[in-house]
Amino acid sequence: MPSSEIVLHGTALSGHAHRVELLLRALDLPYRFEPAPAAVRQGAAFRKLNPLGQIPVLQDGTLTLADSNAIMVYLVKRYAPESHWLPDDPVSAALVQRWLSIAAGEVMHGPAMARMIVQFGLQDDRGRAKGIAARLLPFMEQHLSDRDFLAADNPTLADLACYSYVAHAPEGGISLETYPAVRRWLARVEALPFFKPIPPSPLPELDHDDD
Ligand SMILES: N[C@@H](CCC(=O)N[C@@H](CS)C(=O)NCC(=O)O)C(=O)O
Repeated sequence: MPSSEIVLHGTALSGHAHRVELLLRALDLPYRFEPAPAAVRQGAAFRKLNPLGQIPVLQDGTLTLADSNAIMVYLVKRYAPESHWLPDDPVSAALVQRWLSIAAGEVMHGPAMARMIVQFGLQDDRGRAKGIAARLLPFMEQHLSDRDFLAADNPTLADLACYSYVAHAPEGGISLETYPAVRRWLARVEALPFFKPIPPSPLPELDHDDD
């Protein structure tokens, strides 16, 4: 158990913060959620926590740590090193890392970016985001066709890192209709006892992929 209060700076709609919250709940670690909307992130106090101005940021005692995947690795190594969330053997650890990279790469620049453009008015190239998602999702579909979770027989950090933005891809106009194995995997994550959803985004889901 932590000796001081764990604080998670984030927003309710951030998939990056959501993955950390899921892990905090999975590990049954008490924490305080500190809202950090854009106005807060631009302030000097927040820039001291993370000069990149991004959420999530975790504070645990004297430690201040940014980056969702780094935070998840810290929490497991610190509080649940023997758990299934981050296996230790070389191949399993590498498989988890591969999906953490995909979460920070294709998931971020595909479905997450499309959602940010549609829902939050980010000025970026939605066509490019859709193109990246169109490469990612068939790969995930094929990968999940004969397994329950991304990197092992049980859930790992890989699943938490990839879940939030893939689940919310339709809010960016990216349909999951033709990806049944991906949808079954999402349902498996949602059935985990600690699961808590992200609230719906401001605009309704787009029905189809047309601009
Ligand atoms: N690599 C970072 C990315 C975090 C990120 O992009 N956070 C978004 C919110 S979901 C953010 O703070 N954006 C504001 C900005 O980049 O200025 C992580 O995994 O935590």
